[in-house]
Amino acid sequence: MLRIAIQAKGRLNEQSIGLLSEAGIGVAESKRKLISRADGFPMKVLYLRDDDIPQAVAMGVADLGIVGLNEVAEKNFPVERTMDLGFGSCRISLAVDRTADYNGLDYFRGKRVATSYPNILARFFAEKGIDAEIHTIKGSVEIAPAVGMSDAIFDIVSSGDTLISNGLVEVEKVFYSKAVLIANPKLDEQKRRETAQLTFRFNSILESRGMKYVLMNLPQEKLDEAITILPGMRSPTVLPLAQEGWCSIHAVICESQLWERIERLKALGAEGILVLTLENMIR
Ligand code: PRT
Ligand code: ZN
Repeated sequence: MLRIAIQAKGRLNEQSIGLLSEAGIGVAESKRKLISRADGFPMKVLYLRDDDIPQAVAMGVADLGIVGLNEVAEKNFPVERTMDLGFGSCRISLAVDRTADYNGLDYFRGKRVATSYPNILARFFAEKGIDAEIHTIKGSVEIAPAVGMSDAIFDIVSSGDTLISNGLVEVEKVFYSKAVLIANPKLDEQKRRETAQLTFRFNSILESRGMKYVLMNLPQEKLDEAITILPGMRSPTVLPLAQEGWCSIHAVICESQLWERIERLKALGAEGILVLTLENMIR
């Protein structure tokens, strides 16, 4: 039976459980448990600290894991990156004191940089030929410059508010991260099949995000023109209406194009337009 590791508590916990639940997989909310059996899929769920997930997957303690790409890159254990999961976006950036006279990467030569991501930073500095002192600290990296522990920091940034409230300014965006599904590279046939079932469900969920199901009535004579406006998985579905000369047309439209398409369809004479949220899109 597949074992998947998710973060026990923290920023990725809720969305990991949410994604599994959308995929029809019920997961116990109990945060005190280390492992529990999922409902609706032959799978066990392990609740771990995010830092431990890459190693657990590499060692085969878990077959799969949901974790930030930042942790995967930092730990560098041999795991397969199976798919991106569409949440947990952030970046790891270099930041300096707001008043510093920053003049490009050379600024960091001989400087002390505090971080919880020493490996990613060391690789970046090596690539750029910068010789700096990397100080590894766990937690509250953003206060290191203020207490005189470092001249700069390399830390996770999302909105940027934490940097601002600590008098820091982001000067180099080094690494872009998001939540990913990782897998042990030596899964047997059976577990590979189960993983494929799981990623099929995840992909259907991700693809349906931002998509709307639209239906409307349209004069039959405008159908050909309407079809050029409406994309579909193949083409739009067209059904006859009881009223002669009219049809009902159904299609899936990407949210970003929704209003522009609807305006064009209205101009063609479309009426009774309904826009519905799409739960799943199975190709
Ligand atoms: O206990 P455990 O070790 O499991 O959790 P943790 O405390 O190490 O991690 P957690 O829960 O904070 O984050 C888990 C993962 O979420 C990270 O590894 C990233 O992949 C992802 N993620 C996304 C973030 C953020 N956004 C984020 N903003 N992780 C941390 N932050 C922190 C950051 O460290 C900084 O303190 O938020 C602050 C910056 O946020 P802004 O919005 O002020 O810029
Ligand atoms: Zn952690």
